[in-house]
Amino acid sequence: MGRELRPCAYVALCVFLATLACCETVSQSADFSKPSVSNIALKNHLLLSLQRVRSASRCLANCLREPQCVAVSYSQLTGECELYDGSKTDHPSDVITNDGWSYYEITSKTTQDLSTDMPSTTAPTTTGQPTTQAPTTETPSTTALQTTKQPSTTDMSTTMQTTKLPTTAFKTTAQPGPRDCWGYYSDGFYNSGLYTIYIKGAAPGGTRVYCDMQFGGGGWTTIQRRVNAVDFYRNWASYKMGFGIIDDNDSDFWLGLDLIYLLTNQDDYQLRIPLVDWYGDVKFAKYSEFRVNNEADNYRLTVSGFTGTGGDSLIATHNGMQWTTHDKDNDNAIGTNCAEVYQGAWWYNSCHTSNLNGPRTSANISPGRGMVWKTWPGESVSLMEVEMKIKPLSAG
Ligand SMILES: [Ca+2]
Repeated sequence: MGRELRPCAYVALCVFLATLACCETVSQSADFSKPSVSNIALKNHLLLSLQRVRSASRCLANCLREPQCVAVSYSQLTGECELYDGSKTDHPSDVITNDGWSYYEITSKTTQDLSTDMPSTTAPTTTGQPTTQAPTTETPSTTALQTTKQPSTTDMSTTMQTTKLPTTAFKTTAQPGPRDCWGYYSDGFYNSGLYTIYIKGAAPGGTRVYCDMQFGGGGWTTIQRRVNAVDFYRNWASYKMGFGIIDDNDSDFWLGLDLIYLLTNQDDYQLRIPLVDWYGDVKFAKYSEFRVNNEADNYRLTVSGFTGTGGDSLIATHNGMQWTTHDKDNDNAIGTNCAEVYQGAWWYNSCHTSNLNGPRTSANISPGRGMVWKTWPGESVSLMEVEMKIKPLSAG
């Protein structure tokens, strides 16, 4: 029941343990003066193995964050990144042939205090938790990477300022960390939980979000969750700024329309909606295009490209509609506020085929007056659980 919605019951404990161990402001720089060597790797010195790393520079960035790392091998083809605590220079007998891999060696590595205005890192803890602390909020919250260790950072770019890398494009960027959950997933974080993302145009300190790294290919930034009894009959200001608690996998929240607007305009995003009825049956709806405009346009919705098992209850009725709350009527129902009638807030037309912010109830409802997805389980049934989550369309 609710399998897609409740994958980790111990997230809060994980976050607590991780938070205990992550408050230093030390960062590192390095000199990669050895050019890459093709088609080799090292045996006997594997410190950490990461999957789905997007580039050699990302692989090297992870090495910078690991105090013991002195060399890496990276496969452009598979995205695998191996960090080593020994080098080819010191251990020539441990070199093995590995077609398609490029080997890089660090010849000098220094540590310096770069101040507190960026995410920082420490050595791995005894709990095995990821150890990076973003400036104000959270760290990745669960364990179990494919190898024995976790990456120890969430920031892959800001510490690269002094790095010299002759063989790859290794550029400095002002982006302090991943802009969404897909960014973390791409950097090797495969566990659902709390992460701090840096949305383009949002507060520079980052935004705490819940990342679903397990279902639908992982890398989903959750913008809405309803699994409990939090009241979603809220006003315009609440939906603009967000409400609820983003602290684990059993809390209800709305991320906020201002952030959803910024998120969905920094790239082309897709939307995934898992739907769970009161029998525990699960279906989903997915859209290849999901974009919300700004407040000046009343957060107008653009949605298209349905696939899924739950049917489309969004495009025909709600694409192009503006947001309506009980205190701000932007819907097409003359003389009626749809939010008021259906006790929710949505991109109402006149009025709806979906009402995912409506009342969550197991009782029989009048048509439309619940947490409704009309095509499944139907307009006279309220769902038990629902989420809305997004990731870049290019992520697949
Ligand atoms: Ca109206």
